[in-house]
Amino acid sequence: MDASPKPPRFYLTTPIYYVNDVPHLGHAYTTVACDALARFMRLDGRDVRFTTGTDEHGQKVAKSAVAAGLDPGAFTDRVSERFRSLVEAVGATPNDFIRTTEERHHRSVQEIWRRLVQRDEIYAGKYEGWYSVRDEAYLAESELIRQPDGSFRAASGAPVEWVAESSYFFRLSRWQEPLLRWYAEHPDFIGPESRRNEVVRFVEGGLDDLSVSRTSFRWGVPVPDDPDHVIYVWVDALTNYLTSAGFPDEESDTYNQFWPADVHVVGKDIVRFHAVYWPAMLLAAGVAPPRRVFAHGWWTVEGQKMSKSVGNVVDPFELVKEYGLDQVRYFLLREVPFGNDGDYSRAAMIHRANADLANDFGNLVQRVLTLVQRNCEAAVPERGPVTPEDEALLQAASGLGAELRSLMETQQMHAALRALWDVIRAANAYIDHAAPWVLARTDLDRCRTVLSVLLEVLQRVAIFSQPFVPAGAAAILDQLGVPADQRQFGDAGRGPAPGTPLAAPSPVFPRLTSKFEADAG
Ligand code: ME8
Repeated sequence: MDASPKPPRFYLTTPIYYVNDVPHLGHAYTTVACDALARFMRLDGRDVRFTTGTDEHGQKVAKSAVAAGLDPGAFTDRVSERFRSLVEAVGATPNDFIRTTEERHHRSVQEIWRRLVQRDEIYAGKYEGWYSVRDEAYLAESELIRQPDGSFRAASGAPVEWVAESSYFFRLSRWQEPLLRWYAEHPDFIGPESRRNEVVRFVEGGLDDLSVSRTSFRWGVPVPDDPDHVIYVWVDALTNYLTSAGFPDEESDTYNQFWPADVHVVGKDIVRFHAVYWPAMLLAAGVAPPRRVFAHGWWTVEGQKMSKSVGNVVDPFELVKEYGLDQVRYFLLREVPFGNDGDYSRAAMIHRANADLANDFGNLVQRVLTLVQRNCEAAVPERGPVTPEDEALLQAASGLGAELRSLMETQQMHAALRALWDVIRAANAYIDHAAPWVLARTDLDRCRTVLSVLLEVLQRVAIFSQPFVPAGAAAILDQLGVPADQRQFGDAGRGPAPGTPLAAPSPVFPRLTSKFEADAG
């Protein structure tokens, strides 16, 4: 990333999810990842705008409404509500939940359209070609995969249909060179690197003009001055990021502070829309493109693609109920390097919750606080002279802030958690080696110093773990006697104040046992 100081504001987004179906693990994943980033930036003193929402127009949603026997308005209200509940269920803290059926969004989409027309970036024509309703994507014949029965499918596996209808086109072909220049001049625009290479190769291969309106159904934002057309659902959907930032009111504080967005986090399935069509549209409309698009990987379930027909779709509401919110958040962010594909299994989930949360972190807190109860009159002890071993652990913990900051700037949540757990494991090794329960009998001053060192380390770790496991971190900080208004990253250096009374500890991360044991193996 470039070395210039970052502005204090930070705008990040999840994709807006289609309301053709209810939320699943994949949606929860992106939302949790963005929430950890948003919480991190807030605790780091930045002015954060974090948005999510629902993508409600287009043929796919219209068809699902018909299948549900509802008009699209009633249908989208109902399913959108499920996505709003998901936000709560996974403990996410967005500043805005945007629906593309809102009036503010219609205005914004139509304004983008008008600007493209004014700049001669849109012309009328006819689209004849393949379309995948499931992906809401136009596909060239060369991108299709022939099935044994001779029919075609999209690379995603989605069926395709032949479409021939009047359509407006965006002069995307004009933007090949400017896009390639943009990628070259903004090396951080697409992450991770593998996705960036894929996008650059795609654009180098040449770009066709893009059909940007449909006439065969009505469920969308009408084209200004030509209401027989609705605007292509991806032009509509991508514009949500601008709408939420106040567009088209470019004088507004929100717009001025938050646009361009710092990062759009998306799944790898929709990179092309975000890293090719979107910046091209914005450059064409005279609006600044976002700073970065990060594409994460794909979750499978017990080695299989998640699908309704297989019946293995993981319901995030059930997951949180069964294993706990912190446990699910931690698993999703720790199990897989952000950007790689991952596999969900009950065994892996339980293993992470037990090994990392209950054993490594929870037990350490419990041990330290129990020893403080017994040997320090239930208060933060004074610290005597420190040894090189004490120093080494204290330094590992005090280096966390800078290390995590640089990892989170590049969306490496898994590495941030690994760094935190390195310190937790070092603290476990330290307590085993220092054996303060023995010192309690042989050298009480040294025992208290050891516990004081551990309290400081735990305080830092708990402060920095808030974005990932907010409930557990809060409970630990309560038990460590850290006041609620002193939990920003900037407060991490204060250290525990000697004499602060500490209550008897209660376990924070329960071990998932009995009914789970068989699965964990
Ligand atoms: O594409 N693994 O909406 P969508 C990981 N409305 N992430 C997954 C996943 C999986 N198995 N399945 C879904 C759309 N996701 C458009 C977006 S944005 C302007 C419009 C996540 O409901 C991942 O983030 O199909 C993916 O990009 C997104 O859900 C797709 O959600």
